[in-house]
Amino acid sequence: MRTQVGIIGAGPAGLFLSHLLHQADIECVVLEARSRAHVESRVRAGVLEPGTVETMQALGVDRRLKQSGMVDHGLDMRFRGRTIHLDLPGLTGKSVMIYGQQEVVKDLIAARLAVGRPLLFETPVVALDGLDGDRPKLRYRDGNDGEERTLECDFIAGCDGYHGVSRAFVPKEAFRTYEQAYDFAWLGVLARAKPIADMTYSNSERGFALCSRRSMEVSRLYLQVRADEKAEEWPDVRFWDELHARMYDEARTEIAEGEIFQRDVAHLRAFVMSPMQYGRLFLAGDAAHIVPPTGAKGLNLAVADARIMARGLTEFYRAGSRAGLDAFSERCLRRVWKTVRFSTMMTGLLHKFSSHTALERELQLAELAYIAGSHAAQKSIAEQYVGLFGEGV
Ligand code: FAS
Ligand code: PHB
Repeated sequence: MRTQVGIIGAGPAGLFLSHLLHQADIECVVLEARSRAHVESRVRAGVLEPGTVETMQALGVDRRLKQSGMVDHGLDMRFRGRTIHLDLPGLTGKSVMIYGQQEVVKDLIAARLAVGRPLLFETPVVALDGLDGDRPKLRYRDGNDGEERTLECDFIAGCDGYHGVSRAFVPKEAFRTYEQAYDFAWLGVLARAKPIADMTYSNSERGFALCSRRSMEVSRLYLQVRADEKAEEWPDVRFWDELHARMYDEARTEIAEGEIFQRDVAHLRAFVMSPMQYGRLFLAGDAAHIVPPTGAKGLNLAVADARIMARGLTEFYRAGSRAGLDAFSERCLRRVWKTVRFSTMMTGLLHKFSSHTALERELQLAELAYIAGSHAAQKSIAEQYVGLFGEGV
C-alpha cells in the first residue's frame, strides 16, 4: 500500500489528525493495533477545552457532543473543609465541556468510516523504516491474515500513545526525554449515581479525590491510591466510605451512591520527548508527552498537536513549504511545557505526598488558603484550566 500520511494509532491524536487531513484533501491511512470495540470502550478523559470543541465543530463531528455534552461553568477545590469556587466564565469568559473521551473516539471513528477512508483495526505497526529519507515505510501485521505488510508514505504520524512503537525507532541520540513518575495513582470509577453540581477536586488528610460526571445519571469519580494498588482492592463500600470522607461529606448528604460499573487505575507521570519529530516522523499526543490528569489536559494537548501537524502538512502539500513541518516540534512544545507545568502544579497542590514534611504539608495548604482569598490566583488557575489560546494554533 502507499499513502501520503501513515498514522499509527486511533486514539484522539490519530483520529483528529485523520479528519483534519481529510478536510485538507490529504490522503492518510490509520493503523490501530486494537479492535474497534476495545478502543471505543477505554474510559479515560472527560474534559474538553473550547479549542477541542471548536475543532470537533469545524470537522462536523459534534452532533452527539451538542446533544449530550455538558457545559461546566464551575471548578471547585476543597481543603480543610473549605471550598474554593472558580467561576470559569466569570474569570475567563469561557467554560469547558464534559464529554467522555470514549464518546469523542466513537464520533471520530464513525465519521471516518462514514467517508470510507482507511481505518484499519487490529493492525499493529511493528516497525518504521527510512525515517531520514523521503519515502518512509511502516511495517504492520495485517488484521485479516496476520501477514506482515508494508505501507509506503510521504510522512508518518506517531500517534500511538505512551506505550506505542514509534518513539523506539528514533535514534537515541536524536532526542531526549524528561520524566517524573509519582508514587501514587488514580483509581477511577463510573457509577450510576447523580453527580454533584460542579467538578470538584479535594485535598484531604486522607488523600486526593475528584468528583466529575459523564451525564446527569453517571458520575466519574477518582481517588488517589498507592501506585501498586489494584482496582479490585476497592469494593464499593470501601470506595464510597473513602470518597465521602475525602470530600468532607461525613454526613453523606451531598454525594449520591450507586452501582459502580467500571473501575480503572491510571498511573501518574509527567513525560516529554524533545524534539517531537525526526526526519519524516512526527509524534503527537501521549506518544510524545504525558501530563498528570489533574489539569484535565491529556486529550486536549493531543488535539492541539494534531492541529499543528495538519497545518504543517497542508502547507507542504499545497505550497510545497516545509516551514510548518520544520517548526512542528517547537510550536507544540511551547504549549506542552506550559501544560506540563500547569498539570504538575495542580497535582502538587491537590494530592497528599508521603514524602512531605509537616512543614511542606502546611505550605501546600497555605497555598490553597491564599488561592481562596486571591482573585488573581483564581483567575490564573481558571485561564489555564479552560486552555491556552493563541499558542500558535
Ligand atoms: P492514546 O493512548 O489514547 O491512543 C494511542 C492509540 O495507539 C491506542 O489506541 C493504541 O491502541 C494505539 N497503538 C499503540 N501502539 C500501536 C501500534 N504499534 N500500532 C498501531 N496502533 C498502536 N487525560 C485526561 O485529560 N483526563 C483523564 O482522566 C485521563 N485519564 C487517563 C487514564 C488512562 C488509563 C490513560 C492511559 C490516559 C488518561 N488520560 C487522561 C490521558 C489520555 O486522555 C490521553 O491524553 C489521550 O488518550 C491521548 O490520546 P493519544 O495521544 O491519541 O493516545
Ligand atoms: C474526568 O471527568 O474524567 C476528569 C475531570 C477532570 C480531570 C481529570 C479527569 O482533571
